[in-house]
Formats: sequence, structure tokens, C-alpha cells
Amino acid sequence: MTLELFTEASGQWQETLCPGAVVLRGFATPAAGGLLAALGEIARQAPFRHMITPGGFCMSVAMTNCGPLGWITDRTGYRYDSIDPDSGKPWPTLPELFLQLAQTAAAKAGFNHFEPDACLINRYRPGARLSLHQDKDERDFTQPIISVSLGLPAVFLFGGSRRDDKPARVLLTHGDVAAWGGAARLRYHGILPLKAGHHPLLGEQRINLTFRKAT
Ligand code: MD3
Ligand code: FE
Repeated sequence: MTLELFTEASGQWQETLCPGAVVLRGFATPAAGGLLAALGEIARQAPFRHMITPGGFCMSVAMTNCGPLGWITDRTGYRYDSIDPDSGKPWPTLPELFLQLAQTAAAKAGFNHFEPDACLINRYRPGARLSLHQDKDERDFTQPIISVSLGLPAVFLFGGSRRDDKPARVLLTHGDVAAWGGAARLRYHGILPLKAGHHPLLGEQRINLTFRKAT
């Protein structure tokens, strides 16, 4: 990474990794208790599951969704769907607290009028990883993706616009919120295998929420 700008506005550390990629360190920390309570309710209605990739591999990251649309993968491909294939029912409602956090973070990072219609929830246990990929299943790439990290820290790989561009490593820790838009929106990215550890609120896991405008 050649450029990394730090600013401190209203006691909030903000790092610009590149144009369009902004990390708000600890932005979600005050909301963490409320987020986890809402998450428990979501996981009760739509339990975390290990989805199958089109290539036939079982993902090490367990996933669920909330909001009007959810991201899913199976042998037929990747897509957004309003129905949870495991229950046959709509995904749980997007909690007001989730929406509020996503929208305030988006605005702080310079993305106004963000109206997410999907929230993908990833659960990493030690060893779980996400290989380098682009997020391309959304309709409008001018819309950012907002991510919220909770629990154990993870090494985020921030690559370039081509798969073989050497990725930078960025540690994402509990409470970090990041906005990925503009020129960063189609960059390759991934997560290295989660290191074992214990987090006081989440135990042996990391949760990542990604807010998206899919349609
Ligand atoms: C950069 N999740 O769900 S969040 C994903 O931590 C995903 O679970 C990771 O990649 C996780 O698709 C990374 C940070 C993130 C999310 C979307 C991006 C970074 C991004 C889209 C474009 C560029
Ligand atoms: Fe992604």
C-alpha cells in the first residue's frame, strides 16, 4: 500500500487505504452489545450454515443473512434471494440498529444516501478463511459495501483489480467498520485463516456483517 492517510475527526480514527476504501477504527464498538443481541435473534430464525460453492466445496466460513435479500451459493451459482433456502421463509428483518450503523458509517466515509437491501453475516471460527474474490453479484457497483468486524481479529487481504496483484494486509479488529466504494469497489479481497484466540464478548469467533445494495 503506497498511500495511507490518517485523520482524527471527533475522536474517531479514520484510515483511507486507497480512494474509496475507508476504515473507521472502533466505530461499532459502542453498539456491539446491541448488535450481538440482534444477531442472536437472527441466528435463531436463520441459523449459520456452511454453503456449497458452485465448484462443490463447502465454505469454511458459516453464513446467514438478514434484510430483504440474502446472498447465497450452491452448486448452481452465487445469487441474492429473498428466501432462505434452508427454511423456505424470508430472511429475518434488518434490525434498525444495523441500518443506522451502516448508514452513519457510510456517510462518515463519504457515501451519502446508502440504502442497503442485504446484510450478509459471516462467522469465522479458528482456521476459517475467505480466498481472494471480487464482490460482483450486486447490480450497481457505484453503491459501496459497508463491513463491520466483531470478535477475534483477522488479517484482511486487500488486493488490486487483478487476482494476481499482490494484496496488502490490514488487521481488522473488534468494532472496526469499513467502507468499500468508488475505485475500491471491485478490488480483490479475502481473509487469512483465523487465528485461535478468545474474545471477551464473542469467544472463539469473528463475525463480519456486510451491508450491500444488491438490486
Ligand atoms: C473490498 N467479507 O463477505 S469484509 C464478503 O471479513 C467479504 O468477512 C470479508 O469479503 C469478511 O464478501 C471482508 C471487507 C470487504 C467487504 C467487501 C468488499 C472488503 C471489500 C468489496 C470490495 C472491496
Ligand atoms: Fe467480499
